[in-house]
Amino acid sequence: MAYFNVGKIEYEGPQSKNPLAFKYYNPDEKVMGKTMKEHLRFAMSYWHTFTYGGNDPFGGATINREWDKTSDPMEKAKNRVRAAFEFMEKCQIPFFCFHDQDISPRGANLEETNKRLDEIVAVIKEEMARTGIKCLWGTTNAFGDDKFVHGASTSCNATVFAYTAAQIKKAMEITKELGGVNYVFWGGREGYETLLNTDTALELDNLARLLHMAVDYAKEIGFTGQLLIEPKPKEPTKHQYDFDAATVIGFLRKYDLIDHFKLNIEANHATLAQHTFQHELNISRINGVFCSVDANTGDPMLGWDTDQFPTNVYDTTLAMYEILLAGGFTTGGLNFDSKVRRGSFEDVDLFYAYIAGMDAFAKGLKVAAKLLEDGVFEKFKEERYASWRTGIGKDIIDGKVGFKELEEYAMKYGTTPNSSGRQELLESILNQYILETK
Ligand code: XLS
Ligand code: CA
Ligand code: CA
Repeated sequence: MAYFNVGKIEYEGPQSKNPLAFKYYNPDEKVMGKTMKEHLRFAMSYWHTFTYGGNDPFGGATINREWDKTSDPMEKAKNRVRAAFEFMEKCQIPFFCFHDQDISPRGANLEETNKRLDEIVAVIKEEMARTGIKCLWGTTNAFGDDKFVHGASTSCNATVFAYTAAQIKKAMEITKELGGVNYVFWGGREGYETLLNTDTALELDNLARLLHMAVDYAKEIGFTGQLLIEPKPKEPTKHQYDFDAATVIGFLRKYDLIDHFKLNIEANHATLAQHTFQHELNISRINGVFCSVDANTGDPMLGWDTDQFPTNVYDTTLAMYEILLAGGFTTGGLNFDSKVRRGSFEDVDLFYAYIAGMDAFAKGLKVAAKLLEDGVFEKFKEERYASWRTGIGKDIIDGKVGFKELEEYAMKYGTTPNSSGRQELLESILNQYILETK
């Protein structure tokens, strides 16, 4: 049975007025030697796309999906699998991402929960075999249930740590079974509200203990996917331990985990940390830990995690610019961790949303590639930092001088005049590339 009264979404080009067609995402078109499909590695988020009902703190569900219209939770979960794969197929989305709890309902105890997971995983595997769609990453929902009220691995309650570990163990096993190429740790409630009741030192040590156990277990079961951490500064807790890329990198280094983890950067989380998406990608790239992206967007006027579909071509261009500089995706991809607005409650809105996001990134990719091919910013930067390639700059880099020699140099020569940073010129060139790149 088909759930969606929509056919396959095809590329029709920028002139098309068909709302159910791609205008920029042309999967087989080559950009810098790779097809768009290979570059962008789009993924669907199972939770926001297939379990979100439109609830907000002031009102209940507005979205009533056909596949949810049964009271049997396992039947519902199976319907969702079929609907999800039909949707991905029709939108030409090659990957999906999931939490354990999105795909299958919790049982009365862990044993039943795990049994249910196995039953649903079998259906997912069938659909994967039928469609060729793959798993980009799996993760664990260790934040929704009451037991995680004080955190999961950072809980004051050691039995909650144990339960979290058990849940992650199973989620890693099923991610492996589904051929997932990454496994994500987003620290849902790994943070705190007040220092009046919190031992941050113990909590952070425990988070690291859990991650070391995950590394060991991945080895033990032969899960070779990349382990990822997804930074977020706040929400649900006031102080999240994985605040931003720089904080996570410091944590990974302190606890000797840096060789085992890379980052999944979410655009909206960057905004919440008062960074740009581009900044978070850049910090990950220069530290060698860039891997994957959750490509939603926030709203600069709202201070919470709105998880909107990305449509701002300026942002997608600058994001793709950093991703190309990082050498592109390897195991990672572009997961739309995005949900339609509460008012966009019809099924067809899901198609419009994904088309908008995929087109925005396809266009961003093309502009970023052109900017790189023409060396627009890279040539400018090379020139701007020229003083580091000769004379005293080179001596500093080569470690040939210290304070005494530099004092001598400064006394003798002072400084040379600075040049303009040309920000406005560069921004106008960027606009020109965005507007003119075909
Ligand atoms: C929440 C996060 C979450 C992770 C996966 O804000 O974005 O959805 O991506 O647990
Ligand atoms: Ca996310
Ligand atoms: Ca989010």
